[in-house]
Amino acid sequence: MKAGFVGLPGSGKSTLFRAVTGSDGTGDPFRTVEVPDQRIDQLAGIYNPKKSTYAKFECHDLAGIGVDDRQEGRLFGAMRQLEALALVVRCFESDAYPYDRPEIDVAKDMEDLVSAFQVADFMMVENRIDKLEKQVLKPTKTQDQDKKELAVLTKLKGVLEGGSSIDDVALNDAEEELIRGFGFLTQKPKLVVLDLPDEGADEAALRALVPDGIDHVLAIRGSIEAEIASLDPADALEFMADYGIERPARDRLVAELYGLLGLHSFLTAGEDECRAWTIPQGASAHESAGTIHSDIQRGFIRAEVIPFVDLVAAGGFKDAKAAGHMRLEGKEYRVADGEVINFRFSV
Ligand SMILES: Nc1nc2c(ncn2[C@@H]2O[C@H](COP(=O)(O)OP(=O)(O)OP(=O)(O)O)[C@@H](O)[C@H]2O)c(=O)[nH]1
Ligand SMILES: [Mg+2]
Repeated sequence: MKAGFVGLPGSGKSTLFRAVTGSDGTGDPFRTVEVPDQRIDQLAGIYNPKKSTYAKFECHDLAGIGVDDRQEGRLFGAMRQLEALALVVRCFESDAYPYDRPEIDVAKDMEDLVSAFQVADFMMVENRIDKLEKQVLKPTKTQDQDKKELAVLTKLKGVLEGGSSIDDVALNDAEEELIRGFGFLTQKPKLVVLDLPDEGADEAALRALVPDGIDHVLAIRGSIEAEIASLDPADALEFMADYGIERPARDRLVAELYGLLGLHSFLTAGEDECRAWTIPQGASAHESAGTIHSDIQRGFIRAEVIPFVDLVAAGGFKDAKAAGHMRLEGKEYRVADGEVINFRFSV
């Protein structure tokens, strides 16, 4: 899973990036972190495997929006590659940026961000329409397809001109397919991160200022969390207790992103490896097999499925099976979160 921190200049993106990735801020502007999963640790306790593998999260730290027009194309291009955007909104007073106001204004910042996304999408749509309008006049192989694309984009252009976002438009599957490659910013799954000061913020009041339509909101005390991420584990726990922080920023962000993107995990367990695999909620056993290997999907026979709690209670796959906790499921079976699966296959 790939997501990044985006926002206005000085909103706290790089601080949150350090909090989530443990980076000291000097390396690459993206980092792959492991998705915390206690279930993998428990499985490892049973199997003592050579390797434990967690799901991965590629976290990006992006530049501020609206600083440098010449860089904007590259910045929006980078945002289009991400699966989700974490919009960072400054909730601490700061005069670190002379071109910005020191006061906090969540509603205004959100408005600025949304309108920047709308403008970026509008320009992309308009450029493509200009090209297509010439192209559809020529009898090329792609003429029919081009006409369809032109029709969808014309619809989107109207929507954006009216001050709405692409995700406000009802599109059918064929239309969605035609525009998928654009990675439109007003269509990206988004969550808001309210970057709170170390103390004294009215979290409920700030949350209330986030516009409707964004259901995923996290409030994180960015600089405290960045400091915690730089400590060794024992000190970090003590620090968290002092500040009443139950779950570190990384865990909360990952959980929120999984919810936003409709993802969950199934598990595999054995002496070689205990591992979490990320799949869309609702993915079938057949599709899930494909996340491990295309051969396992192609040669799929049956999925041997044991719920995590039953496997742990029995002390292993074999014992859980002997106790009657294993089910054999077919291709269409919808895998549930945390199920431990062994795929039977033959190629
Ligand atoms: N009080 C307080 N200050 C913070 C917090 N987060 C960031 N800052 C300060 O705000 C300034 C900007 O923080 P950054 O994390 O660099 O912000 P950014 O969004 O990455 O900035 P750009 O990349 O330049 O757009 C720095 O001086 C930080 O120390 C916070 O949670 N509380
Ligand atoms: Mg930064």
